[in-house]
Amino acid sequence: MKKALITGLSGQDGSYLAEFLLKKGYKVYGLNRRKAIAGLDNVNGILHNKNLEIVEGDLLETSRLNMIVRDIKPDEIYNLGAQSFVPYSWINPIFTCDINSLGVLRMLEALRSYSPKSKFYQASSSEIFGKVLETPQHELSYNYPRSPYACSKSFGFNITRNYRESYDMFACNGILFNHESERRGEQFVTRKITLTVAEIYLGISKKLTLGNLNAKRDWGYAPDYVRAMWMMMQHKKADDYVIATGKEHSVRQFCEKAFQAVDIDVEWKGNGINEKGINKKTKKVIVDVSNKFYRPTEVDILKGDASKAKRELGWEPEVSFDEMIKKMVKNDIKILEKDL
Ligand code: NAP
Ligand code: G4F
Repeated sequence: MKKALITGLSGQDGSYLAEFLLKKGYKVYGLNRRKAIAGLDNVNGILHNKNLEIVEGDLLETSRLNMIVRDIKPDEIYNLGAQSFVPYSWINPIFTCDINSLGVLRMLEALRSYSPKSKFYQASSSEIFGKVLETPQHELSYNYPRSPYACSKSFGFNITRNYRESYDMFACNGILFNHESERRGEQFVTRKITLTVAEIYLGISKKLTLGNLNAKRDWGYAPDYVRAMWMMMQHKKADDYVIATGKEHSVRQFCEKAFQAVDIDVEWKGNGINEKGINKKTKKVIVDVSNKFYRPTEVDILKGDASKAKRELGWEPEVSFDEMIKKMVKNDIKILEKDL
């Protein structure tokens, strides 16, 4: 039985990946850091699976990571654990880099010392392209990170490639563009939108307040993206791959689609901080903009070219942008209805 260690088990991707690997017959070890309240909701459905073992640990703690890798000697390690919220990286930049940069290095050193044959996957990010110099972005596009988070991920990307080249380790980077789902954290813009749309639909909220409506992202569906991680690890040689849909949409367009999922049409009036989204039927303001959600430096557009992953791994996304939004809104309505 193949053994996989996942860091970031409790997160969006970690939970989908654990389910995916369990279905493939793996023994899955999930790294989890202690919290006052469990916070394992995303893995509730698999917590009692005998092939899932929770391993207590933290990407900040070198000795514990060494011990875990030495004892388990996993066939595959998926390093998904991170401080993943970009705005928080300006509030706590050193903490962010400790987890997202040094955490990667700690894992790679643990592997090199105790299990050099383990395959290693690093959760790299399209944020490394930042202030993009070309569109769409591919594996060799210039790195121009625009936040402490993006800088930390750029280090993680480079150190993973460097260990592959220096020590001939199987270490690959998945340069994943934004991917969302029903399990997306509530602070990220997509889930914030779908959750508030569900609240407005149910009469719990009146308005959605956002930041930059013009920002464009290449949004895919998380379960499609964890499949890509696994495919990279099964490839004959370790390499770096962009995973993306190749289509970009603005935050404004995401909003429109989410409201359409509950039969509300939005019309836009005004610009920038004064822009409002108005319910065409009732004429009420249902979206407004606040400075509070703007960033010191913004990533205006991300759009990925995943042709290498398609060609070499045979990976393609399956769930469309529209389908994903409908799933998210529907699920948020279901969650909220339970408490009504
Ligand atoms: P997420 O939902 O925020 O999950 C992050 C996970 O990391 C959580 O399980 C969290 O555990 C864990 N973690 C945080 N600090 C840790 C520490 N010090 N030690 C161990 N674990 C720690 O993120 P996600 O969306 O699933 O993303 C997974 C990975 O892909 C992240 O590395 C992210 O940066 C990267 N990524 C995501 C996207 C995307 O669009 N989703 C795109 C590109 C790259 P707690 O429950 O304890 O907080
Ligand atoms: O949903 P976001 O917070 O995601 P962001 O910054 O693109 O980062 C996500 O994707 C990265 C991959 O490219 C990951 F590496 C990272 O871990 C994370 O998963 O923001 C998306 C866009 C931004 O341009 C932001 O300025 O939405 C804009 N936005 C507008 N209003 C907002 C809001 N973002 C948030 N979070 N909240 C708002 O109210």
